[in-house]
Amino acid sequence: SSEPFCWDEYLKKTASTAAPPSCFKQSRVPPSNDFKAGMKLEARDPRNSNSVCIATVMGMVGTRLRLRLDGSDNTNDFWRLIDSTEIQPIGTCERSGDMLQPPLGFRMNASSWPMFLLRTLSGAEMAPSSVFKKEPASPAKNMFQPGMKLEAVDRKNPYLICPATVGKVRGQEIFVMFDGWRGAFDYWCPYDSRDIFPVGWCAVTKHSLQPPGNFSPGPLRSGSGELCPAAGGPGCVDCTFQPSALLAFLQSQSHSEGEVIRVRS
Ligand code: MLZ
Repeated sequence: SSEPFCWDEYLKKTASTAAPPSCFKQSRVPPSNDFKAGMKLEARDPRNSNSVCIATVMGMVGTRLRLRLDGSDNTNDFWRLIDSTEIQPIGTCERSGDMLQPPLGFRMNASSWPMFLLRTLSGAEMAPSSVFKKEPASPAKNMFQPGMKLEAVDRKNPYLICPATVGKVRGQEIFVMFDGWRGAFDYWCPYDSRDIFPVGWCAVTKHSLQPPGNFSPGPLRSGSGELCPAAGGPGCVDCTFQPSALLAFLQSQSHSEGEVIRVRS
């Protein structure tokens, strides 16, 4: 019922500017994603960063991979950019004299790891080194300014990239504030974090971009934005809608559009 999110209009409406692409540690031309679901690679265990594990590509969106560590359960999937230094072709670890480690929470007996490794790798499709792209250089310094707009990974829902604003700048860090949310998702990160992207990144890389939430410091905006489709649904983390504000919003919608919006019970 509501229009797709459009940065041009939104920047005008909010009288704001996009952070220049030179502020970000992202390639000016986004790299192409040549991975395929099912391919195996080496990845640092996000929960145990000194160990390198075998991971499988479970899915892809834009220039990002959804990864699962082999031998781990399905509740700890994580996302990496195809030009991340945290992923590498199978064999890299061994060549540097290191050993592949079982993931934290390996679902079998530790003694069965060598056999598991053998099995998981035999006949596997390994991601060729050509699909791993070089990490872009960091900008020389923090050039962000408060108020600049950007696209940022929602770290509580890391499959989402959402419109955000630089709230504060402090030394090498910036405070990322998600537009239309009450602050529960906001975070500090280094200016050269790989979780932040210039305006337009999602459109160019064909990654979905969440519309801003419905909270604007004041009453809910009417008509603009969209209710989080998964509000309260599976995978919903820390929804910050206030019930009364939500109800008011739903009422205004059903009046203006004459349709009933279903709220998940
Ligand atoms: N389903 C979740 C998504 C929130 C996304 C916020 N991103 C800044 C919720 O409604 O809480």
